Amino acid sequence: MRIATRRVTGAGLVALALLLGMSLAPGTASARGGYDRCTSGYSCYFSDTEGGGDLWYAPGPGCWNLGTWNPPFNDRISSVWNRGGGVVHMYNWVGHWLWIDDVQVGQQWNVYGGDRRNDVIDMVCIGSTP
Ligand SMILES: [Ca+2]
Repeated sequence: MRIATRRVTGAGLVALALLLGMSLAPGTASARGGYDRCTSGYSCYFSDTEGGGDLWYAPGPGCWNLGTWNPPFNDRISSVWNRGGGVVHMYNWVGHWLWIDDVQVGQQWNVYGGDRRNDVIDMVCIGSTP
């Protein structure tokens, strides 16, 4: 009986992990906390300055079009913490991909209201360029 219970629990954990992987992986939004929500090894993107507001993190290397994410995260980024995975290159779509800025591994990046780089980023590329 105990063994059977453990098997069910194990299967339950696998199912839970799959569900979390599908629904809480990259793109998860949270209104709590600041930069400390960013997991080591990932680059994290925030809708407010200083790691505030909603959080999106890149699932891995490569280019990610934030406008095609669900929910979309384009035109929202005001701060970034790059905690690994490669240099982050950020772009705005203006009929072509216009480079906005880079964020080195270990760097925190902030832009404020009137800055032309605030709330315009549509794509991030980690460790590569488009
Ligand atoms: Ca844009």
